[in-house]
Amino acid sequence: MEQDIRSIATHFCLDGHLLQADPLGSGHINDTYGLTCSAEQGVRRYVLQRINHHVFVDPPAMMDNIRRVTEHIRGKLAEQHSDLTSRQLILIQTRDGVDFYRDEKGNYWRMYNRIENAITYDTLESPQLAQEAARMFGWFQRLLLDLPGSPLHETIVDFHMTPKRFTAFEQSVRADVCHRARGAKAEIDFVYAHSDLCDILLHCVDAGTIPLRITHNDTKINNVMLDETTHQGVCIVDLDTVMPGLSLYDFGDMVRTATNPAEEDQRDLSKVTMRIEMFEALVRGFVQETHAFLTPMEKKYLAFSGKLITLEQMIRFLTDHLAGDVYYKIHRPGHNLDRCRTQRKLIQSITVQEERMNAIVDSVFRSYSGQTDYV
Ligand code: GN1
Ligand code: MG
Repeated sequence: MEQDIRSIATHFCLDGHLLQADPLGSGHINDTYGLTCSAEQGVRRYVLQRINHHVFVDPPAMMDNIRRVTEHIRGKLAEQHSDLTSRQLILIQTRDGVDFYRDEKGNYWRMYNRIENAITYDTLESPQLAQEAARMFGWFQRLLLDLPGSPLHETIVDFHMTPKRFTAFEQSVRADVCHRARGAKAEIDFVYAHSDLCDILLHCVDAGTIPLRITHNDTKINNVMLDETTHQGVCIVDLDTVMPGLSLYDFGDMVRTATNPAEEDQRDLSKVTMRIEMFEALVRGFVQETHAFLTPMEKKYLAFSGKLITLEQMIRFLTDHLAGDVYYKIHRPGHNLDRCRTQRKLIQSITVQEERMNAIVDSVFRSYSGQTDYV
């Protein structure tokens, strides 16, 4: 493995001599390695990733999106003389001057600079961190409002099309290829009982009251990097699914991953809950950056989006469990069912607090009424 990584790395324009390569991160889809090099200026670190091309079926199109997005963000920050300009993702080119390397087995590899003195959290401990992380995802959407050129490629077709996720789920229940449906009856019934939620936002898109924007689409809270010392936001990572989408999906996935103090695969469900103070912090942070451009319908469904995305994620984990664990990496038998159960518990916790969540959203937006200071 180490040897393979070394030989792959030689195809990229690394600064210095490669000392070490270690697995990095907790992603469910791509394979990620942290590389350490010794260069004249000192240690240089990089992130090398093998793109899962069964999931991202057109890696060159995805890399084209990532190039445009990273360059646009760096350009805007440079214009503003922001300290963050030098702390953003940069694609490291191959020795042939392109953004990815294709090995003889047909795998696609890409490399980024490693963002130094910055950290990510899988779960969050304080509302301050939640507020800052949510502000960063709002910041990301705001910076991309004026991305020039044609629409970004859809790197995974119908990625957050919840009704299609529901149809795939129904098919997996019917096919029951691994005979697992009996053991997941409570979860299957729960999804059927909530199926009416699936198309609510898409009706608004059809009606023209919720626009397509450039969104991140995978706003797990560990995809924002915060400065190690100050805990100020530094940059957004994992840009594979940046494409046209709904602002609300980005907010919803933060609710799913930042309000819950437990890990996504926690088996002790008593630990899984939606912490209202964390929700409030997320609203404050996100709205700080987005209040000037969100539409009334986006505001109306902000709290709902957390429930919807958690349901969608529950459906996806359950579908994969029933299909035999073909999509998400698993590390133990029943892993996807465990993940599905935490999502169900979180939906239940959101449901009993929905009214308060909506009241919080209203009150945060009220504090901005009358202000149209920037976009
Ligand atoms: C996958 O691999 P990772 O952790 O970045 C998935 C997301 C899910 C997430 C659930 C391309 O993201 O959509 O929300 O797992 N990414 C893809 O943890 O399917
Ligand atoms: Mg991801």
